[in-house]
Amino acid sequence: MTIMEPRKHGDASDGTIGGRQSRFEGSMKVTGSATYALEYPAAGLAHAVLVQSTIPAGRVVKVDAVAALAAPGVLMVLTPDDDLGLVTATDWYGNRPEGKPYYPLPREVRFNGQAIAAVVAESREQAAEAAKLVSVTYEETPSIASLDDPNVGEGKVMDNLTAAWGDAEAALAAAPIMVEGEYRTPREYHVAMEPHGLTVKWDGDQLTVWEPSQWSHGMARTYCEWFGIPFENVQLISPFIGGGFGSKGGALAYGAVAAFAARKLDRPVKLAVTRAQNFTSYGGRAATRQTIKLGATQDGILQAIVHRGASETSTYADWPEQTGAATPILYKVENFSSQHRVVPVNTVTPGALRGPGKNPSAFGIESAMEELAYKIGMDPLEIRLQNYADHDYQSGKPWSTRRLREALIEGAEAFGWSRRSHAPRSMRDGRQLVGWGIGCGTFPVIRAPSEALIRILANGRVEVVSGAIDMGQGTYTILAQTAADIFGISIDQVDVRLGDSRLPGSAIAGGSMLAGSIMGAVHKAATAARDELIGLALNDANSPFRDTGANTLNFSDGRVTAPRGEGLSLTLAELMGRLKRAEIEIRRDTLPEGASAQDHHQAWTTLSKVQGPTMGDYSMHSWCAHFAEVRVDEDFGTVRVSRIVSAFDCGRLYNPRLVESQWRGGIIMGIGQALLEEGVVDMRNGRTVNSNMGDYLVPTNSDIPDIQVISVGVPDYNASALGGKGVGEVGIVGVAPAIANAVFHATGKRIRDLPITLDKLM
Ligand code: MCN
Ligand code: MOS
Repeated sequence: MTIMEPRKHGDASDGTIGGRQSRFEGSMKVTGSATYALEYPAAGLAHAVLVQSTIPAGRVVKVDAVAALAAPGVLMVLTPDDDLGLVTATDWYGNRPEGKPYYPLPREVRFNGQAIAAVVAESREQAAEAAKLVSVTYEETPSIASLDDPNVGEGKVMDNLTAAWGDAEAALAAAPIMVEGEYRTPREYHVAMEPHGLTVKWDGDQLTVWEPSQWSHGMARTYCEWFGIPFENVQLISPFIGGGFGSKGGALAYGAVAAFAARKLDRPVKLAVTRAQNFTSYGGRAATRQTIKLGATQDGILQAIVHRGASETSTYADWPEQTGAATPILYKVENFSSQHRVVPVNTVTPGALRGPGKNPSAFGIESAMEELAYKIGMDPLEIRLQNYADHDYQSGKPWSTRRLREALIEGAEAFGWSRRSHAPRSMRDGRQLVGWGIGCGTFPVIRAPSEALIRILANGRVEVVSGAIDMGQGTYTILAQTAADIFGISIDQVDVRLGDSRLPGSAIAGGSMLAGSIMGAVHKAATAARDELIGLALNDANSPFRDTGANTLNFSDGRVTAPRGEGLSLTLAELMGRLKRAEIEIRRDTLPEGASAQDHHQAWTTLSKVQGPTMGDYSMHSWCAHFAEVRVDEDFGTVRVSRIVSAFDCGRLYNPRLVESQWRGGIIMGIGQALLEEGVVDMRNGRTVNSNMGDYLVPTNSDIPDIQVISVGVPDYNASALGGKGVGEVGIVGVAPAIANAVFHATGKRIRDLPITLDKLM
């Protein structure tokens, strides 16, 4: 099956690694020719609609489905009374409880909005109508609405998130200057343009799932384990995704429900999760609280950091939103102590949202650093340079590359930071108070193996094939560039197929790890394919290069030539023709030599082979410094971000145009986080009340100012085979504190509780 049509695009001169090629699939998305998961036609399609709980905690005592079953077009109602016969799948790391049943529609209710029943009908409208007729009797038990609930517990300390060195308490007590603050971030949601959902179909014991995914192989594994079928029997197809931002990494309960219904009815089933249901079908960013105490000398040299954080999790799983993730590595500090707790509340288990952990963590430490700067009358840029960390104090390892100093200096230069006057409320533009602030960000380099297949075809086209995902980051494009580069051909001669669990395995499109990983695999496979072609061209009896005496060949400008220019020059198609080859196909992966079949399967379907930033001789991270300008209306308290300049160290950039777009995207989400985004919980029943795009506000064009982005990175070959570091997430990290710091500079009011809404400023 071909998922993607070969396409024409752009200027071929951009088709090398480092070129500014536009997004390969961009025009397909905006013109509607890209097919999304809910658009796959399937004959005899039935439609499933979820029924969600309306209480936050308790038990489903009875589901009365008589009226729903009698409604027009209804084929089936699934409730907690039905044993779907599913088995619990492995977790992210490949651990699996032996034979434990899995109930996607559980009788126990653990949060408001949990799926407890599903109605399947001939049409979506019939299913939705019938869903309203399902009547549920509950036995309600006490619940905890959120971290703000007066009955909320202390939660539990996450030992693996506790860090300490030196003697932080003593150094803090001895420090001449101390600042202390409590910083809070609310629940935040992904609100991707494409909501969740899937189309699913069985052919005997073969399961096809069309579902937006950040990880085709990982999600396919979950389906195969739920249903007890071999991995090979599942095909998860996800060539185009309308945004994931961390929400589409795993298969979820509604997927199990739809697949079960499809098997039972022996018909394909489509299940569209409504926008409101999206807010509780999977978790957003957990609400966080953290206190930070900084001890320093009179001239602003940090002596100690004491950090205590907490994030909410569900009552049935621990998801830590690590408030101490950026705190230990941004600054030089000899005495440090950090602890993080997870606090169970009646919510769906939270999940990864762009820059998980680092993001709220940076809000804390980067706000606190400016509080310290103002306390001693020091410039916020100066204090950051003064406390620059020359190595990673937490791991004790040297940085692989850390151009954060350059980011601060070049960012400040481009922003015009030296023109700032220090005192709060000292800069204005008519009735508007003007403020400038800085926020640094960081995101770890996470490495994982990947696999790719390269085909050189007789017609001179080159195919790149992988199960990797492009949800908008640019995977199609950078892989086409890699192949074009290695074969010296125009990018128009390259076809890329992605997003299918039957294709070669790949790292997850998550943790900003995919580009570095899959580029390495494609580079390796394409180089091997080129070497094979060179070998044939120099040795094959049919080859015109055989008698040139050359020991290698050049590939450039669409032509294959002998190195000393013996006059022989063929296109790839001509060479393949002379060699009488229909195709050359090479598959390569970046697992260690001699890895077993089991290792391969684990590598693509779990995160067990993923390596963190300090697993090696170095500490490896991307870095950034954001400079924000805000204008605050003195009378109304309205805040507008009027300018942002951000400088980044993400190592080598494979495609600067796409990187800039990634950075801007992150910054825009950061502006939303600073000023708009907040999941509001009804304290009476734990419901997310603003579960729609009218009330859960994300930035629109009119909220977004001019954003200038600057790269200060240098290639880092410890971080990845081709020298790039992660790009996708670091951009959001540090934006909210830069804006909060600018708001303080403008108004003299320190907001430690996101979002910064006008009621907090009045
Ligand atoms: N890139 C590059 N040079 C590098 C690194 C990356 O040119 N050295 C560019 C490439 O275009 C690549 C992109 O940046 O496709 C992102 O690469 P990377 O940082 O490796 O991130 P991933 O491919 O793993 O993508 C996931 C990351 C995450 S974790 C979130 S969350 C996020 C993000 O990407 N969600 C996104 N960016 C997103 N962008 C869009 N449009 N939609 C989402 O849902
Ligand atoms: Mo990104 S939040 O790691 O998918």
